[in-house]
Amino acid sequence: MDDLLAFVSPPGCRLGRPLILKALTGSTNDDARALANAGAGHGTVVLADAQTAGRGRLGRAWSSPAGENLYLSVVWRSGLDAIEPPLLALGAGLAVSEALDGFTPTPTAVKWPNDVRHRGRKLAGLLAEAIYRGTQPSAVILGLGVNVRGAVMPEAIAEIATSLRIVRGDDPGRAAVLSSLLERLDATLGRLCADGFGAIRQRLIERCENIGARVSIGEVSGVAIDIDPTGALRVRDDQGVVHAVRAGEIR
Ligand code: BT5
Repeated sequence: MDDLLAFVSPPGCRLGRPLILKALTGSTNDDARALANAGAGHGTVVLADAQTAGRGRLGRAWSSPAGENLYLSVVWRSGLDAIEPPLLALGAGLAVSEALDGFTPTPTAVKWPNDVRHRGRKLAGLLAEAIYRGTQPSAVILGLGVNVRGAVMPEAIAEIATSLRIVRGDDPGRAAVLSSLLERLDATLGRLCADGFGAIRQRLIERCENIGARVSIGEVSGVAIDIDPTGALRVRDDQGVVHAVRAGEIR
């Protein structure tokens, strides 16, 4: 992991100060949560070269081999009195997609709510977990897995996943990708917290591959028409009824 040892957060970026680098851990989200519970400040980042228990949503596993990808978790504390955790997660997906566009030959897209894909294959996933003090969130842990250097994806996900190395034909370098991710997360989520979801909503809609396409999510099937001001995916079913879907997974 020599490529990551010398990493320094870009000038002016509030994320990655401090940045704790681990050769091996269970899950960076668990590490970041423990640090946040012990008082770690906004922008603290835990980065691992490999995870033994990397996880996605609903207890699913996140493939986390050593030396290939980025596995990181950001402690986000700013603006949580104004912005709800699900909107922060939507904004983070947008930021990651925008950052990764700097490394792909054609643009990436967001699959609602926050997968980042390239030509229908998953390039990055996000696991946002809020820590509450009473009813108020005191921090959101933004856990991010980005496939960077793998030339071949593990067999179990070979059909659905891809990496920057595969889509560009060469390795862009983990440090360069990390730098861009932290800068874009800082800028986009900073804007979201300062000016509200309306300030980034159109950018997200333009990047969301599901808008205008048929989707099935939970009990609802129809055409996704937009993302409403609360972050819900609006779906028009075959009877013309519009549903605002707040959570779930598009099949
Ligand atoms: C996610 O879950 O997409 C969120 C993944 C977040 C991972 C990061 S790594 C750093 C931090 N620490 C953690 O422990 N987690 C976060 P979900 O939408 O549930 O997607 C999981 C599904 O994606 C799996 O069931 C597989 O089908 C697929 N998958 C697993 N590993 C993958 C990979 N490396 N690349 C692409 N797809 C993968």
